[in-house]
Amino acid sequence: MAVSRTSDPASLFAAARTGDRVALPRLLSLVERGGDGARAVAEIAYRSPQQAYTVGITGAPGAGKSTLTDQLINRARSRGLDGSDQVAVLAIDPSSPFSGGAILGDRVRMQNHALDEKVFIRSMATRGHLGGLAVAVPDAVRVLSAVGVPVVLLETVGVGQQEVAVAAATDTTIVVVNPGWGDAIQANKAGLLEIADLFVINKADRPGARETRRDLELMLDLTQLGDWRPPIVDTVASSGDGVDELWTVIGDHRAHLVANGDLVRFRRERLAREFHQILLARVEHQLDTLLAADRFAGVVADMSAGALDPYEAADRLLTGLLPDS
Ligand SMILES: Nc1nc2c(ncn2[C@@H]2O[C@H](COP(=O)(O)OP(=O)(O)O)[C@@H](O)[C@H]2O)c(=O)[nH]1
Ligand SMILES: [Mg+2]
Repeated sequence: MAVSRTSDPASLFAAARTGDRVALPRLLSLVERGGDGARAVAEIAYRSPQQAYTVGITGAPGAGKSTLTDQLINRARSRGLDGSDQVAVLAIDPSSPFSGGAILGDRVRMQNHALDEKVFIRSMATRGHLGGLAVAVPDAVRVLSAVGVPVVLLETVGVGQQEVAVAAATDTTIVVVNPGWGDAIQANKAGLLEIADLFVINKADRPGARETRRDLELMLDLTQLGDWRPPIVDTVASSGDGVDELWTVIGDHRAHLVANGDLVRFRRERLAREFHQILLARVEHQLDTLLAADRFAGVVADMSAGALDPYEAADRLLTGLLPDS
């Protein structure tokens, strides 16, 4: 069967591994949609031992993440982390109906790579995936890994909780801020400081970069750090200034993680958290189904009549959920 017709994951993987440009997007669509298709894809993807190195790029809208990502694509092509020259970009967009404009802009900023067959760019939202982005994104990374992509750049749109969580679930997490009074403090408030492995002060062509660096250093001084102090790199993404250094620092962080065993340990911890998310989503789904059932109406009636308290009701419900307990 022609690849363009099949939706069988095994055939799609086989085709994607040989560079088929239709098969890989199709696999990722199956992941986004969730359900049985996503299950079948995961069954293959998670059995692939190879794992891509992931770099998260997060920060406020307009900070220059897409422009920077575009520059990082060039570096990954010319000086790949493993001597490889292939790279994938996932632009994470949890609220796709509303931020179509942002993604469109990102596409324009990265379109000089559109014809490069060693660069794969895709925006991702979750449609029906149980567990949302926290589960769908790691699944997508596994798919890319399984077809042999060595490096995945993950740009998150916006700084909501979900996006921060997704950005943090990468091997190297870059937090992008801009010069200007208070930008570093805003990043701190958004919880970005805790997840940063390195900081980028982008738009360093504008005044205030030194002050922003000082703010970041000060905040780092007040933070309990492990054996890695996040470096701060100035960039001008629009011209490419500082991006070589940034790519070098990304490589340094990776080497650090590899040398002290953190890469393996952190990945195992993330997998455990992902497993937790999957279980949570399943239980929640089961619970919703249960609560929608007719017999629950009686429980609510009893509660509102004062014949039953919600804790007792929960006990009864859970006994029904877990018959053996
Ligand atoms: N002056 C200046 N403008 C930049 C720089 N990097 C990006 N921009 C501009 O900032 C705007 C937002 O960039 P974009 O990459 O879309 O930001 P994102 O929303 O974080 O992805 C665009 O108009 C870019 O051209 C920079 O280093 N200096
Ligand atoms: Mg962007």
